[in-house]
Amino acid sequence: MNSELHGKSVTYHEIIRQQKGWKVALEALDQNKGNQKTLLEKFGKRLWVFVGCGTSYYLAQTASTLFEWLTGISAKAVPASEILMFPELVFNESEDYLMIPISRSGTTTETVIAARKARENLEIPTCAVSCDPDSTLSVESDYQLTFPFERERSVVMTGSFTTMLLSIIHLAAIIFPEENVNTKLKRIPEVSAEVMNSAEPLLREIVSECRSDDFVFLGQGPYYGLANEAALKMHEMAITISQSFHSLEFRHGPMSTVTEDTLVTVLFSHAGQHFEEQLAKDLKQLGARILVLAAEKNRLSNEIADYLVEVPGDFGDIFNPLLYMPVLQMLAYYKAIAKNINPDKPKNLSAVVKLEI
Ligand code: F1P
Repeated sequence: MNSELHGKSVTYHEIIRQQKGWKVALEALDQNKGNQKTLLEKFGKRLWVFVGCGTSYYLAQTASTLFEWLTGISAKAVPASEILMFPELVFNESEDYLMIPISRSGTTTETVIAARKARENLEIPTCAVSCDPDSTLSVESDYQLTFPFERERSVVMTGSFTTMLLSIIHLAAIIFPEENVNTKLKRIPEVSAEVMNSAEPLLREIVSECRSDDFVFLGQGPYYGLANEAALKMHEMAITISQSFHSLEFRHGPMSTVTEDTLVTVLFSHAGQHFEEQLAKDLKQLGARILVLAAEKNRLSNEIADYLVEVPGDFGDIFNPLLYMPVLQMLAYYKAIAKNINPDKPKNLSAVVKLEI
């Protein structure tokens, strides 16, 4: 391991500090529950469209599924560019919408323009989710979901993804009847920090053993956005081409590319555990190395996983995405360090994509 690169890394620091940030954000969000309740009451009959680019789009995918699950309010996710090119495929006249543009910076051109277009041309109200309450996107939006956030210096988004996800789960939990959702929200920062502490040595071991550049991430439901984001982290931090699919879709073609150099990460769910176990077993038999992220109660055998990261068993498919994501970020981080690549300075990337439109 390049310990000089590791010691100085801003990205590493931002990955490990995120749970402290969640606590601060949760306190502020709790104090602002009244406004969030009003938003839910006002727009509870509309279809909520979660919109973003890059990491913020993958966040939209995960957040929209969890939001719909918790609230019963219909939701979907689209990349901001889709609204610029095919607005009629995103919004049709028979439906009423609320648009939720998501952006760490609040200045990504596609997201800002898509939100403007929705508001000004289509009369669709917007509620911005951003780490910067003073950004163009936040200021221009009709409503804002804001929380205190220590600005990220790294180009790649890490704590910003999880904190914005947490804010959306917090919003959705306001109308979810089950009392223990709030108890779990309060416990999640500590539990995640513990998961990270115990997973870190294993993640280092994985990247030193799996020297190839063939990574696949599989997940379904709320975990699908996470699989996409995990692959993006590998692209950005470790300059490694990786793939992501709905778990069982991998059987329908992509599986042909598996070799003993492939590391397949399967994000186990509570709902689909039976299918995912069978899939992991089959892929292992094909020679792939398997990393499984799962809840403790799954009790997996060696037949299924070469590497296993366990999270406590009582958080379920609503909260496990928050417990899994920092682990996936750390895997990409250590892959970068193992390749002697500085994850703070991704190739060809800037923190914000600005376009002339
Ligand atoms: C979105 C984003 C990032 C990506 C890259 C460029 O930014 O696409 O996900 O890592 O750095 O910007 P934002 O709209 O959330 O600020």
